Amino acid sequence: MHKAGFVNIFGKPNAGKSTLLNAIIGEKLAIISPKVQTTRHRITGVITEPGYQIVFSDTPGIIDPKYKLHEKMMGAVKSALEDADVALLIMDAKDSLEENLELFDSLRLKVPAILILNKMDNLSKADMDTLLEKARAWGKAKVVVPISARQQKNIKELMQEIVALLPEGNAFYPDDTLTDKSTRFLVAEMIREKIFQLFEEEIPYHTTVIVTQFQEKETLTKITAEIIVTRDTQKGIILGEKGKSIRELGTLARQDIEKFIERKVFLELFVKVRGKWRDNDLYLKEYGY
Ligand code: GDP
Ligand code: K
Ligand code: MG
Repeated sequence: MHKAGFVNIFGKPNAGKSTLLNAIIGEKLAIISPKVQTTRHRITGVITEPGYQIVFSDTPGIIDPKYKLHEKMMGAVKSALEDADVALLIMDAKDSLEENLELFDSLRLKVPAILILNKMDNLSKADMDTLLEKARAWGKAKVVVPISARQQKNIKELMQEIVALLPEGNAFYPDDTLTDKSTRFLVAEMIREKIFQLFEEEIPYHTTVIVTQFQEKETLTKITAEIIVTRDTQKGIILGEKGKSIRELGTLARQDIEKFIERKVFLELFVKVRGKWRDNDLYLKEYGY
């Protein structure tokens, strides 16, 4: 019997959704940062094993929409709800269980769910046992699984539970498929991740990245990307004194991209100011939201 299905990951910002997706897929698909709302799109990762294929989706954290960008992000959460076969409900084990369960209740899930208590590395065994007991009492998840996505603990056990809940069916994608996202898109996300790591406060939230050129040359891949910000002052910060900051950004991003595409990369970055891109439908469309 062959199994196949769509498994979507839900949870509050910073619960560890992207880290879990990467732990499962084993490639740096979804960007990770300690800041909230790093993930703006749905990212799909495909895992194919003898006997089953799972198509995973990471979703942006569940939040109240403030900008048009936020509305689109919540649209991604809703569409993920509609096409899931199994839902992974993930929470930070240190976060309030009550609040998270309330949020998961509000999703009105119609598909089987696994409740994941992430970041078990932060809890003592005794505290984890107490939490597990309370979480199991909720009764709406088929199973409750403690994991550490970052330390890759209990991921195998989690996978077994997922496979057990998968419906029967044929594979959706060829068996060498890793993701439905283009390399260009993933490269833009890697650059965006570095912006989250290097810059403070509002900068990352006012920034988007588009790859404008992706050329395979004989010995290397030439990539040009535009970093879009909303104000001149932000452009100045990203460039840094004598271009120091953007050079650092470029180096860090290039190293990740080279690892991912397994080729030498020449990366060229430009910073452009586009006021209010986050509230402009045309821009949002152009930037792939
Ligand atoms: P998302 O917003 O739900 O996608 O969360 P991320 O995957 O971006 O992770 C948010 C933060 O939590 C990052 O700093 C991660 O390194 C951290 N994190 C994720 N999983 C774990 C874990 O198992 N243990 C610990 N200690 N930190 C984790
Ligand atoms: K995050
Ligand atoms: Mg994320």
